[in-house]
Amino acid sequence: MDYQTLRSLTTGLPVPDIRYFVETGSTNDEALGWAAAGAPDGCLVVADRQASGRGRLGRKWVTCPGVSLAFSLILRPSADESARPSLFAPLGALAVSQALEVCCGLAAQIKWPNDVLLERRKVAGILVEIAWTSDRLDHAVLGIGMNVSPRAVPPADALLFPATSVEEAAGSPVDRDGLLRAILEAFFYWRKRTQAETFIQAWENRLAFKGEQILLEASAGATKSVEGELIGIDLDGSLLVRTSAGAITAVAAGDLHLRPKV
Ligand code: BT5
Repeated sequence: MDYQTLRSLTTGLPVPDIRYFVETGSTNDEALGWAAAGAPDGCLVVADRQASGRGRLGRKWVTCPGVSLAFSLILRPSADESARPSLFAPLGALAVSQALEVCCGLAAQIKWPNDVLLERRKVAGILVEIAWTSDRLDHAVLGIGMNVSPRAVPPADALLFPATSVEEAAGSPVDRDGLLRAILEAFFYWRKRTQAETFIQAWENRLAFKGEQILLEASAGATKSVEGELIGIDLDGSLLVRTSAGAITAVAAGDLHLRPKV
């Protein structure tokens, strides 16, 4: 992977500029800095290795050279997008899932709100970070990390949830550049459609644990935990859960952790 390859694989996509790093701390940090300095919508930061890649809530994300994908997109949201910034993470997850289907024939699922699973193991994670100017959303950075080859998968004791790689699930080598192109294509396709019902449908069709008993844990202690059957997603992207009392509760995106009840 290099700058020239990235330029040609983004041909025809609304990606005005690219920064490529053989190694950096975090592509989200690079993108946030670049956005603050005025980078336009669609700019892309890619790294072969991240020394301090991060997940949500201060968690770590592991990226290994040659075998992972790690990149961040700078978004300058429209008024509609600014009204529902919680849709950026599922937009990223849907793009990754669709690319896995198109490139490798894999049936990926989305673990609400921001993980992509293959065979119930995490293959990719999404991190959205937002910069506000007083009460206006100035820009967002959408970071995607993915395990392409088995060597990218961290040891089990470093993980909160079982993990896998694309090649492990596909059972054959996978073209990392082609996968990146397919993710970006799907991202820009769905970005224009997040207000449409088809977006929620496409997301819900790939929703992991649907019909299963789940526990939605309040990870920051701010919200009450909710237990019940995962029903689906409502139009604003909230997760719908039927509690044991039979009531359907909508849980908005936030500091919540989803895991199957065991
Ligand atoms: C995420 O957070 O899954 C979001 C990951 C986003 C990473 C991208 S890479 C490009 C951009 N630059 C960054 O610095 N970040 C973004 P979360 O849901 O909080 O999950 C984090 C947890 O996933 C960790 O605590 C580990 O348990 C697990 N984990 C870490 N590395 C992993 C890997 N390579 N594969 C699977 N699981 C991993």
